[in-house]
Amino acid sequence: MIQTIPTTPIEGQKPGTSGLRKKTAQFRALRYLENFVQSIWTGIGGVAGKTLVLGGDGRAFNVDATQTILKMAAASGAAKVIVGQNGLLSTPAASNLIRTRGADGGIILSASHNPGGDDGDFGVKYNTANGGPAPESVTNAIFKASEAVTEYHILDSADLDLGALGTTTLGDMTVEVVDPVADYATLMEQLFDFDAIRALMTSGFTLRFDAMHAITGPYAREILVNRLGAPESAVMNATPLPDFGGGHPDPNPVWAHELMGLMMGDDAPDFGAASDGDGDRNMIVGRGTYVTPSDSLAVIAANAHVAPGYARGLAGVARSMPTSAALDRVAQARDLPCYATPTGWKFFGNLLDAGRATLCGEESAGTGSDHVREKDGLWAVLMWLNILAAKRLSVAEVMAAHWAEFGRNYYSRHDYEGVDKTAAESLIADLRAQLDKLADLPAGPLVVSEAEDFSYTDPVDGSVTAAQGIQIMFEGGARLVLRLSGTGTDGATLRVYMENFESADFGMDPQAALVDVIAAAEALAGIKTRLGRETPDVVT
Ligand code: VG1
Ligand code: CO
Repeated sequence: MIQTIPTTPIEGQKPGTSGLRKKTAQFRALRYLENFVQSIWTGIGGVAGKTLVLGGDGRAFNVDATQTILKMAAASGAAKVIVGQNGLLSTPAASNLIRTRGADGGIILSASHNPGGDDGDFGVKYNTANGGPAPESVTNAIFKASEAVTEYHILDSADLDLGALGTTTLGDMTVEVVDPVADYATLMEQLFDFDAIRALMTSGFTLRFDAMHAITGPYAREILVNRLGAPESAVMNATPLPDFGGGHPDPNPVWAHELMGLMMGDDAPDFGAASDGDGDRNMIVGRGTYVTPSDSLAVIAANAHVAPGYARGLAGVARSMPTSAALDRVAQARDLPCYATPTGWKFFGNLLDAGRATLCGEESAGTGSDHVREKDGLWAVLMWLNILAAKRLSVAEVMAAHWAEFGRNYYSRHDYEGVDKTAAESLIADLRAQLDKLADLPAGPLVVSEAEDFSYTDPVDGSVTAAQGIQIMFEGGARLVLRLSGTGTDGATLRVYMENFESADFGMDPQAALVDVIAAAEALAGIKTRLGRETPDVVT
């Protein structure tokens, strides 16, 4: 029986950089999830007759939310929902399923790199028929619907058994429970030279993949161990847990410190990698060598042709604006179109759909291609393994060769997390108000040459997205970007991105190489005084 439950709008159901993220407790609160899901149905013009993909990263509330969404989809007339077994799907696997099954869209349950569990975060994201995150026109429509919702519809029925693979029905709706890994693993086999990687594995090459107790455990086991012949011990923290084992599933040197310690130690394997909560981020580390995400993107752009799926070459490349210009150097040398977009994968969708870009990446450890419409953690790991298998060089040697050819963009991001929201917003607002005057203001040891509040005009559909971060260029070529995070749930997070190009000296510590830009950021923005913080919480 379909129940119609009266409700009233709940404030703040506005999707951010990547879906709606709130505390798990808030999502569990009365009508919170239901209001938002009903608003998704309204925002996409109704779900009646449609086919959706549904799954999440296994964090707390994943299964309960899956059951609720299934019943709400059935009540509003959806034709079919394809759901990952036990409610699980990594973000790139969900994107792939939407595409291969010709679904109308999908819902991904994840707060990605944010901690999970009863005291952590939960999230809901809607993806469109191309498999990618909904564009702002859709997320704005969903938000608008959330401000006007007066009732929701839900089927009054027992929970489905999400452990049993196969097709069943819920009311008049078909539900197909699928293996979350199988289709994705097959796609990876089509893109990469598994024979070459298997040969690398048997040559004495050692690797360690840290799934951080998040969604990639089962995927890494199937692909790296079962299909590529790595030993079982190559995948660490492989069992997904509702609270990620109490960890912070963000693959950077700070949060993936267990793996980093191993990779910098005496017994380091040749190659290390990690992924995040929902499996769309990656960290790449060689023995004693951390590869920044911006450099990784550039290395992949320069070498992707060694992988069978990219042997035809690249149509173009794209990066988010704060990501370093290391990619641009490769694009210039190889005569490839190169785009700079606002932060967030949704802005790559049109470029990928239009065939203008084949590879995309973000400094926040997201790399991907036109094989799906999300960034893809294991894809990046396999791309690196394919490159290493083809070149038979160490990660350090690959980096040295890359810098020798293209130069090095020293790069770092400083995050100030959980700071006072008003203070952070006024810091950005004051910079915005002074954009014309920045060139005359003291910038420590540097001189400002240009400053802008980044605005993006999508070359495919002409849509304009403004106020995407303060970008400041200095004489001599250094660059500074300041913006506020759109994925946090506590106060505000200020992200400060810095880069400087170097054509000859490739062996410096990035923090030392960027000391002038760091000083300029402080002089222009007054971060320490305004936020009351002496040092950043995360340095990448
Ligand atoms: C962050 C990153 C951004 C990424 C987004 C989602 O956004 O900076 O590059 O696309 O997270 O990643 P923000 O607004 O906090 O800077 V995921 O893996 O958390 O879905
Ligand atoms: Co993620």
